[in-house]
Amino acid sequence: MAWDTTVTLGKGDVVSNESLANLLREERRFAPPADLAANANVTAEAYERAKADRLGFWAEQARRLTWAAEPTETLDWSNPPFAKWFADGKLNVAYNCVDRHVENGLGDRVAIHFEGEPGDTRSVTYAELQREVSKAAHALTELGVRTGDRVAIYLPMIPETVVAMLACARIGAPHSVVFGGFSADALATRIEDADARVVITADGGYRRGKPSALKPAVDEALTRPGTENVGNVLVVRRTGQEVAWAEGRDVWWHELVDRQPEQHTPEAFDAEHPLFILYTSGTTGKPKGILHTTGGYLTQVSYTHHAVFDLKPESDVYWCTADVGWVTGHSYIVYGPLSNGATQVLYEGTPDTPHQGRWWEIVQKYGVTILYTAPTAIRACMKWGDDIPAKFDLSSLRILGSVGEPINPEAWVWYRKHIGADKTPVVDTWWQTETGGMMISPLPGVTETKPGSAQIPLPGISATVIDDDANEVPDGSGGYLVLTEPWPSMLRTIWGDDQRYLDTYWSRFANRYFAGDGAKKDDDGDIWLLGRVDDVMLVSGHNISTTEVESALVSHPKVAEAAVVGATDPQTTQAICAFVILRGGAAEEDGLVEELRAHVSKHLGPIAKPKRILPVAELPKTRSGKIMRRLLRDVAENRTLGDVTTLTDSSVMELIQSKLPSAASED
Ligand code: 6R9
Repeated sequence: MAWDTTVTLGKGDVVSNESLANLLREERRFAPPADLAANANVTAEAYERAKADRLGFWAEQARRLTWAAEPTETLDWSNPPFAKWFADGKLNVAYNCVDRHVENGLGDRVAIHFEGEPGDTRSVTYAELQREVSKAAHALTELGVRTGDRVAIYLPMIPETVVAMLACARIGAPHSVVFGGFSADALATRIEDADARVVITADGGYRRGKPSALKPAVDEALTRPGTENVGNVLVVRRTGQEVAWAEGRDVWWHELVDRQPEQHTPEAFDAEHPLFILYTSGTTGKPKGILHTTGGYLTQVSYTHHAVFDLKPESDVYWCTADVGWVTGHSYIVYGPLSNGATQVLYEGTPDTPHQGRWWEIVQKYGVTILYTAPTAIRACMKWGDDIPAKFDLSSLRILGSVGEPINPEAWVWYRKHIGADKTPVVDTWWQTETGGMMISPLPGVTETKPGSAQIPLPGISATVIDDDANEVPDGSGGYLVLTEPWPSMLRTIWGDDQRYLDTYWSRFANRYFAGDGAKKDDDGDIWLLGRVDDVMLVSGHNISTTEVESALVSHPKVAEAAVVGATDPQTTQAICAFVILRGGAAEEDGLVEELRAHVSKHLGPIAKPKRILPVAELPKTRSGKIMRRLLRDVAENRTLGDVTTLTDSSVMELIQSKLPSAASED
C-alpha cells in the first residue's frame, strides 16, 4: 500500500507513511458472501439514490414507519444547528415498535428471548409485549406521569426494562435510562438534571453469579438535594432480596402494573416530541444530557438496523450484547430492532458467568444469526482463548457487528475467524450517543470489508475528515472526523443547555458537526477511526494517536488488550505509557516488556515506542467497554484519581496502582 502524504492529526506529523502502511498491513479484503449479496436488503444503488436526493432518500425511509399524520416536510434547518425532521408528522413510537406488528398478524412472533444470568428464561411475544407495555403505560399514568414528564429508569437487563422504556414512549414521557452499574451519586446527578418525577428500578439483578442490589442506590440518591420532585419509585421484583421501603413513595411493579387494563390507546405525538435523554460523561464537567426526539430518530435507527444487519425479521435471531443503559441498547436493542419486528435475545449477565463460553452457549441455544458487540468483549474472548468458542456450534451466525471503539485489525480478524467461521461479514459501525444511530459502516451485502476500518458513511449520511483549517484532507491523510449535513437521528440539544450544545459540537468548525474523534482516510478514501482527539499524545513534537499504538501492541501474539496514554515528561512533553493485558497463557516473563517495546518500534517507528509498559489484569472501563484513559493518565502521572463514578468496577484502579512502582519499565 502506498502512502504518498504524511498523515497529520491536528498539527505535526503523526507517524511516517511507512509505519502507517505497516499498521494497515492487514491488507486482506473480504467480499460479501454471494448469497448475502444476492438477497441483501440494501444494495449499492442506495448510495446513488441518497446522493442524488438526500432528503428525498430520508423521506422515503420515514415511510418504514406508521404515521398517524404523514409528514409533508422532511428537514427544517432554518435555525441551525437546531434541526427539525418530519416536523408536521405525528406518530407513536411504542405503536411502531409493538402494536403495528400485532395488527399485521405477528402477535405470536417472539420479540424477546430473555436469558437470565442464573439460567431462568422467558420468551415474550409481540402480543405479550403489547399487553405489558399497555399495562405499564396505564400504571405510569396512575402515578401521575403526564406527557413531557421525565422518568428515570435504573434497571438490570430484564424484559421489564424494555417494557418500561416503551411505556414511557407510549405516553410521551421522555425516559432517562441510567446504567445499573452507576453509583447513587451518578444516579442522583442524572435525576436532578432531568428533574425526573418517577424512578423505575428493581430490588436487584444478577451479576457474576449473585444478586446485586439496585434499590439501595435509588434510596440513597433520593436523599440528595435536587431529587425532591420524584414522587414515586416503581420497583420490579427480580432477585427477591430484602429492600427498604418508603411507604407512600415506593410501589411494587407486580402490584401496580399487573392490575391495569391490557388495552391502551396510543396517542400520536409530534415527530419532534422528546423520546429520551441519555447522559454521556464527556471528559470534564457535569454529564451532558443528550436529547433525542421521535420521528427522525426512529426513522434512522429502523433504517440502519435493516440495512447494516440485513435483518430478515421472519428468520433472523438478533442479539446485541450492549447494556440498555448505553445508547447502543436504546437504538439497537429497543427502538431499531422492535420497530423492524425482530426476534432478539436479551441476556442479563456477564459473558464469563458461570463459564467463559456463556455467550457462545447462548448463540447455539437460540440459533443467533446476527451478533452485535463491542471490541472490548471481543478482546476479552481472545484473551480467554480460541478453544472456548470452538466448543460450540456457531454456524447459525451470518453477520457480526462491532461498536464502541476502534476495533484493531487483530481483533477484527479473530472475530471473523473464530466466531464467524471465516465467512461472516464483520460490520464495524461508527456512531455516538449524539448521532443516535449508525453513521459510518460497511453494508454487509455491498462493501468489501477491511479489518479495522468503519469505511464509508451510510447512504444519506455525509461525513469527512478535515484538517485544522477545515480543509478536507486528501486520501491517505488524517485529521478530524466531521459530519457535514444534518441527519434524522441527530441529537437536538443538550438537555437544558443549548449553549453547551453549540459550544461542544458546532463551534470548532463552522457549519460542521465536530465529533471529537480523530480519523484518517486511506488511499481508497475509506475512513479509519483513531480515537478521541483528547487522547492524542504529543511526543517530541509529534502527534501520536493512542489507537495506533494500542493496535500495534495488540498485534503482538502475547497481548490481548492495551491502553495507551501520554504522561507529562520533562524531555519529550509527553511520554507514551502503555498498560497491557496479556493473552490467556502468556506469562509475564523477563524481557517481555522489552520485546513489546521493540515490537511497537518496529511497526510504528521509534518515536511511537512506549517509554513504560505495565502488564495489568484489568483496565478501567465504562459501561460500554471504553477505556477510561483519563484515569490511567492520573496513574501514570501519580495524581489522585479524578471522577470514577462511571467506572464499571472501581477496584480495577486499586489493582493497577498497586502494581505501578515495581513493574514499570523505564529507559
Ligand atoms: C455508539 C457509541 C461514542 C464514541 C465515538 C468514538 C467511539 C464508537 C466506534 C468508535 C471507532 C467505532 N466509537 N464506535 N470508534 N470505531 N466503530 O459508542 O456511543 O458511547 O456515545 O461513544 O465511541 O470515539 O465518538 P458513545
